[in-house]
Amino acid sequence: MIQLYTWNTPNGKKVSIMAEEVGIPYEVYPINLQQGDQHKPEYLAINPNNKIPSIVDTDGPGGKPLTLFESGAILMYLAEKTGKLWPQDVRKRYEVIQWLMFQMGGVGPMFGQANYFFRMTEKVPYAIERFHKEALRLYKVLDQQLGHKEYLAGEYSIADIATYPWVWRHEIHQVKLEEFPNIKRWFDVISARPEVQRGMEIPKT
Ligand SMILES: N[C@@H](CCC(=O)N[C@@H](CS)C(=O)NCC(=O)O)C(=O)O
Repeated sequence: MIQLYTWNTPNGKKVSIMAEEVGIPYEVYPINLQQGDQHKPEYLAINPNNKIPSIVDTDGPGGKPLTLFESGAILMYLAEKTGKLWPQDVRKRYEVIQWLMFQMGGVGPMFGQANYFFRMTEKVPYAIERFHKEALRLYKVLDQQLGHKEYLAGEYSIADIATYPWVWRHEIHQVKLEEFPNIKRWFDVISARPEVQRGMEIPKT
């Protein structure tokens, strides 16, 4: 059984989408970020970085529990454990990992900062401009890639699952999807997947 510690944010939704996609049983443990649950000692024992998501696989390698944080590592683990969305071919697998790292190192942090500064009551124009500009640059890279591939790494993969919930927040970081037609096509196709729709509903709070 996978125990999923999550909240209603893009990084959390990646893992519930993944669990739905690979059909692995999971239990949801909401970590209310607004109430500071991520700082409680019992949660810090699972994730010393006091952020969501985290998982505990009660039936980990060797039949022993495995605790994991960082959404990208969790997606890779679940893909490898189930053998789904995890290409056996080395080239294809590294193409997936490359776009997953692009999400983890670029899309997540930059869109996250843009969201933060756009929502701050006290506006910091330099920060808004810096992160909005970088978000737009990343959208351009994604749009170019999706102009010649159906999904980020060719076939539907954990790279798409990682990126989708961040693009879902495009209105907060003030990006018009109509200006990125290839991303819009990709976003609409992924939004229509029943597994994605179920994963996006988690946690039910
Ligand atoms: N690189 C981490 C980032 C996790 C992260 O930033 N989580 C946010 C929610 S999306 C969080 O828990 N924030 C709470 C806090 O910073 O106190 C991952 O991908 O898992």
